[in-house]
Formats: sequence, structure tokens, C-alpha cells
Amino acid sequence: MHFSVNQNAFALITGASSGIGQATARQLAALGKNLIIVARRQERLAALHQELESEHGITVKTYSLDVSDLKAVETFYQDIANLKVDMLINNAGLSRGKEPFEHYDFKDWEEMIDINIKGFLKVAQLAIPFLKETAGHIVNLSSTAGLEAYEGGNVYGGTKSFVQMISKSLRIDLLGTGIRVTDIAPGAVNTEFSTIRFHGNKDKADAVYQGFTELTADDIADNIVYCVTRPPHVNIESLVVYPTAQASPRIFSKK
Ligand code: 8X3
Repeated sequence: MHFSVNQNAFALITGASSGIGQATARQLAALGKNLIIVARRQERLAALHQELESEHGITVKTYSLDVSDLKAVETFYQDIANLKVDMLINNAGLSRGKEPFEHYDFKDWEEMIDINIKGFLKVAQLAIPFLKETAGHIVNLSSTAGLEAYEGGNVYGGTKSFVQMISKSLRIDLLGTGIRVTDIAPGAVNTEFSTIRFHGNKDKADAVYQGFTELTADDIADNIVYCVTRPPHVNIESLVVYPTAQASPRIFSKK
């Protein structure tokens, strides 16, 4: 099995300061991949930058960016215009709230739509000229919440169904360019995801992952690395990855 990457081009990772994005940055860096890591939290990016450059002798560029600021995404792509990019890990996204539809705070819905849909689209669209030049690879992070509905998942799930539809559409619209598109739909992964969903309530967030062995960010990064290191004629269109103790978004075997 070969796990090699083009060491002359960069992987662009959004949401790289924590969770799946950060784990993917670490695993790609270990393969010698140069990275452009993007997130809102500059201090965290700076720490990761230092760690990865000194441990792996790669080049890391950091960029503090909120993907829901569409103008800032445009400026970002102008700023990296001279770099060769052959991977986009389109990972920035969040869940905010978990309430019945009727009582949901509309602002929480808007935040998810701005980041998971509008930001996600802008990042993907402006990456395409770079990826055309390198016959690159787009990995979109969706969720099992986009495959099946659950209580309070409403708009979050909708944004992730949207990601899955765009992944499929990109496969069609980019056919013939050599660009590969992969959609990864994780189930329960223990990251900051639930803390952010529950507005910082750590107890509520921890309860989500109690009583079973949940996935880690590294488990999903491992799947991403597998997909992006296949030979150029192999496109893994989608992966649905659950913990063994989870059968669907609502069905768990908990002790
Ligand atoms: C994360 C999966 O089911 O917690 O996207 O929403 S779930």
C-alpha cells in the first residue's frame, strides 16, 4: 500500500486549528506535505505552524480567516495565487444548537448556513483554478447528520445534506479535469464539535460521548489520508464512518 504525496505542492486545510482539520494537518505533514492551514484562531495556527515545520521540515503557511467572510476568502485566494495547491480539505464547519425546529434561535441557523454552506461553497469554487492546474483533490467534510434526520438536527443536517449534494455535483461538473472529489461523512467524533454545538456547555458535550468508544479526529484524518493517497485514477466518492458502537445518528450501544 502506498501513502505518498506530491511534496512540491500544498494541501489547503480549512478549520485547521482543531479537531479533524488539525489531525489531518499533522498526518499530512508526517508524509512530507506542505500545508496552508486556515482557521479563525491565529494563535493556535501559529503553534501548529511551528510544531509541524520543526518536526517534519515542511513549509507551512498560516492564514487567519473566517470562511463565512466571503470577501476575506477572495482576498485569501489572491494572496496565495503564486502557490501550487493540489489538495483542498474543505473542513471548516460547525453545529450550533440542537433544538426543536419551532424554538430554534434563527441566529444559530444563520451561523451554520453562513459557514457550512456559503463559506464552504466559496472556498470550493475559488480552489478550482488551483486544482485544475495540478489535477488535484477536494475532500469535503459532511456528516452522517446529512444522511438521516435526528431530533434537533434540522438545519445542521440540512447543511450537511447540502455538502453531500455538492460533492456529487462536483464529481459531475469537474469530470474530465482530473480533479478528484471525496465526501467524508463521519458519525460521532469526539472533538470540540459538541462543545460548540451546546454553546460551550462542556457537561452536555461530554455526555454525547459517554458509554461507548467514540471516533477521534485522528480516525477521520486517517481516512482522509487514505483517500488522497490513492493513485490518480482512483476516486473514492464517499465514505461513511461510524464508531462500531453507533449504527445510525440516533442508535448507539451505550454501557
Ligand atoms: C457530527 C455527527 O450526529 O453528532 O456531524 O451530528 S452528529
